Amino acid sequence: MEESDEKLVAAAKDEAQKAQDGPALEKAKALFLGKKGPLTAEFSKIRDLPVSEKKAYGQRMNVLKDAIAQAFDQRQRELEGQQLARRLAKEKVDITLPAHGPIRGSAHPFYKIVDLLTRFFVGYGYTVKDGPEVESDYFNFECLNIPKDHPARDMQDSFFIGDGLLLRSHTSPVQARTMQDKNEKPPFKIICPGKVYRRDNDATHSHQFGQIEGLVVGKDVTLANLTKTLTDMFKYLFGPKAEVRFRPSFFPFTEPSIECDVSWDEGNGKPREWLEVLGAGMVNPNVFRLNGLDPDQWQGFAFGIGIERMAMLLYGIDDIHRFYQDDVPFLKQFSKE
Ligand code: FA5
Repeated sequence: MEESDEKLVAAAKDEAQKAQDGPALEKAKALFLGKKGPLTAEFSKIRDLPVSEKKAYGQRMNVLKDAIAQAFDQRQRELEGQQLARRLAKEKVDITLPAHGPIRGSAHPFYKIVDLLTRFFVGYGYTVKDGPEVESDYFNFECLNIPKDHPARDMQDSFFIGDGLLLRSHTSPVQARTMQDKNEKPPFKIICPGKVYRRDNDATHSHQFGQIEGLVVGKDVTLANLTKTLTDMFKYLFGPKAEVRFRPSFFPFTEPSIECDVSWDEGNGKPREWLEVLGAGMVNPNVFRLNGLDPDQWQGFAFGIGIERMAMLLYGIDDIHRFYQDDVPFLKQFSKE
């Protein structure tokens, strides 16, 4: 390369190096390689040269042009590298920061009770049954010794949905369904946890609530078996401090009938008020007859436990509506148990 060319390349390298960003580099490049730059003037001299020199001069100019272009390309790569390094430094993610743990759900107090009581009864040899929530008048009332116009229908203000169907007002229809089931033969020992519906609404009554139905049918089942079973269940759930009270009651499908209240000492020595948690009794002989079993051969007891009421006592919940409000801080309290 001739000395003058080397000087031009050195000057181009100098200018390229001075540029600190893309636009400045483009500007400097235009000064050397643009139409008004020194290279265009040098190239134009080719016109006045004798033919024998044109080729060599053209080759020399191309080498010069490539060398200058290379100087600017190299600087452009340098600037791009610097820019990337700056971006990476700025956008650096600190992977050593502790991550947020997964948010854990918790079992709903309603299902905690279902789970606890299911374990208890399955441990005593009961099997778990299911029944429809949309039930017929026949199974909800008639098979349970509650014929049409019977005053006992007023005990449960029900949601009728036409065509002899209603939202079941208790889980007791599962008693009738079990007795009529062609695939089942007594003796029976079943429970059925599920939802039921009534026109009720106050702090201890909801329009939707849960019951666990129980039915035991055998040759010599007595009221003593019933009260022992229920007392064991309360002790299992509430511990030895629970106080249980049986009261005579009336249900058309049991005779005699009882209701059961629980009071639970919270530890300050002062028992809470009594809360009614279940209805129960000995299966009425009429119910056996209505469902195809001979009451001279079979005896049985049945019970219907209010699930929310049990949870209210066990966890100290003051209002039944809390079960249905999806209130996360309320529900989170049950996550550690
Ligand atoms: C019945 O529903 C009977 N089927 C129970 C039964 C079964 C008796 C088998 C005999 C033999 P009762 O209406 O009392 O009974 O309801 C039973 C339990 O459900 C009550 O003790 C209470 O704990 C709960 N309960 C009743 N109504 C409501 C309501 N609106 N909201 C929340 N819980 C309720």
